[in-house]
Amino acid sequence: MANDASAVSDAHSQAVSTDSLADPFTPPADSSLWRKNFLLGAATASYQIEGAVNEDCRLPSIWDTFSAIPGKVLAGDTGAVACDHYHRWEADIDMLASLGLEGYRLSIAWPRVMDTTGAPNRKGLDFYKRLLNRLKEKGITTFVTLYHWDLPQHLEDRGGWLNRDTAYRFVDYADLMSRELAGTVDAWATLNEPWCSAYLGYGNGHHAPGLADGRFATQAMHHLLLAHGLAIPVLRANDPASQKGIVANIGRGTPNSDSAADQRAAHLFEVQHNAWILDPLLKGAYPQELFELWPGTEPLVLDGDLQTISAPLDFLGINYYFRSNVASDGAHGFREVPLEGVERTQMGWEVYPDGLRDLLTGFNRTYRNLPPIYITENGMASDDKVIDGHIDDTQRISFLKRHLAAVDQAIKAGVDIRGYFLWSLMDNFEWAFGYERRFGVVHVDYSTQKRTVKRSAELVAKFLKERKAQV
Ligand code: IFM
Repeated sequence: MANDASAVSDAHSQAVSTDSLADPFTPPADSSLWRKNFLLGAATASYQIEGAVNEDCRLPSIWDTFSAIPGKVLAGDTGAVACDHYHRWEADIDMLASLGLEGYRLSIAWPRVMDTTGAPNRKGLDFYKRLLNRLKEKGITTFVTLYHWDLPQHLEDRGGWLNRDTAYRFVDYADLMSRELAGTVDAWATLNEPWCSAYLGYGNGHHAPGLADGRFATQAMHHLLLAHGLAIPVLRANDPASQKGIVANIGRGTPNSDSAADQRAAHLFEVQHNAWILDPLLKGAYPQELFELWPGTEPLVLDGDLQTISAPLDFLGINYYFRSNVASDGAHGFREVPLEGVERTQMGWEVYPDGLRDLLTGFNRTYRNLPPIYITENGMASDDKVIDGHIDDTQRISFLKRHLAAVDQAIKAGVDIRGYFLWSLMDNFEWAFGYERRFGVVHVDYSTQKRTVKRSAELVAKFLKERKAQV
C-alpha cells in the first residue's frame, strides 16, 4: 500500500508546532495529510473561468447556447466573461503558486482548440501550451480534464452525446491534445462527472443541452463512457509518462429510518448516482437494477463496448459535496427527505463529511480493482463578502478541515488516496446558478475582476508552508 499512515513519523509529528494546531484548519499531527507526497491543489474548469468566448476563433459551445436561453441560468448569467482567465492567466497562476498549492486541475475547452472539421486551432492550443508550460516552470503538478461539459455546439447539432459518432470525435480531440501537450501534463482525465453530462444534460434538462428524457440520459452516458474508453489507449500511446483516468461525482444516500424499505431506497439512490458510472468502468457491466428502476432505457451497446469502457485506469478522480437522506416509494425507488436542523451550504447542500469516508471505504470493498484515488473536487459555496479587504469564510475553513479528516480516516482504513483538490481556486460561473454561488478559496469581484484571497486559502497556504518545512 503506497499510503501508509505510519509514514507520518513521530519526529514529523513532534515537529508540528502547537501554534499550527491552534488554527481552525491545520490537520492534527497524526493526519496522513502531513505526508509530503499527498498532493494538495485546487481545481477549475474552462467554461467556468475563461470567458473570451468569441476570441481567437473559439467556436460556440453548448453552454453558450444554453445560457443565452432566458430562464436557464440564474439572473441570465453566462460564461462570456466569467473570471476573464483567458487574459489574466499569468496573474492567476502566480496567485496559485503564491499560495503554495502543489497541484492544479484545469480543463481544456474543446471548442477553443479544434475547428468544425477537426483541424487544430493554433491560437487556442497556444493558450493551453503557455498555461501548462508556466505551471511546469512553477513546479506545479498538472491534472488536465479533456471534457468538463463544454461540448462544441456543432457536435450537439448532430446529436451530441446521443450520437455515437461524438465518441469518435472525442478520440480525435484527445489524440490532438495528447500529441500537442505531451510532457506538460502529469495526469489526464477524459471526462468530468459523466453523471452530470448525461443526467442533468439529457435526462432532466437542468444543464446544457437541456434535453429531458430518461432514454437520452442512458444513451448519452453510454457514449460518454465509450468516448472515455476509446481515448485511454490513445492518451497512453501519445503521452506514456502521464497518468490516465476519469473523474466521477459520487453521491451518498442515507436511509431515513432503519426500515428495510428505506435502506433499499438508499441503496437504489447510490446505484443511480454511483454504480451507473463505476460499475461499467470497474466491472465492465451496467448495474441491472438501474434498468429495473428505469424500464425501457437500456442504451444501445455494441459488442466490445463494455470491454473498451473498463480498460484499466491509473487513477480515479472523485468529486464529493453532500449527502441525500432518502425514504422508499419515490419515482426512482427513493424519495428525498431533507433533514431539518442540519448544517447546509449556500447551495442548500447538507455538510456531511462522513459520507465521503463511507463512500471511499465502500468502493474499496466493492471494486477489487479500485485504482488509486484523487479527490478531484471538494468544497462549498458561501455568500462571501469582502469586509475591509478581507474575507473570513469560517464555514468553508471548517468544511475543508472536516472533509480532509474524512479523507485521512479513509486512508487509515486502507483506501489508496493520493491527493485532494479544492473546488475551486476562485469564485466562478456555477452553471445554472450563475455567479451567485461562490465556491472559490479566492474571491472574485466580477465588476473589477479583482481577486482577494479568502481566509481559507491563507490557512491552506500556511499549512502547506509548515508541511514543506518539515524534515
Ligand atoms: O462547479 C461544479 C463543477 O463544475 C463540477 N462539480 C461540481 C461543482 C460545484 O457544483
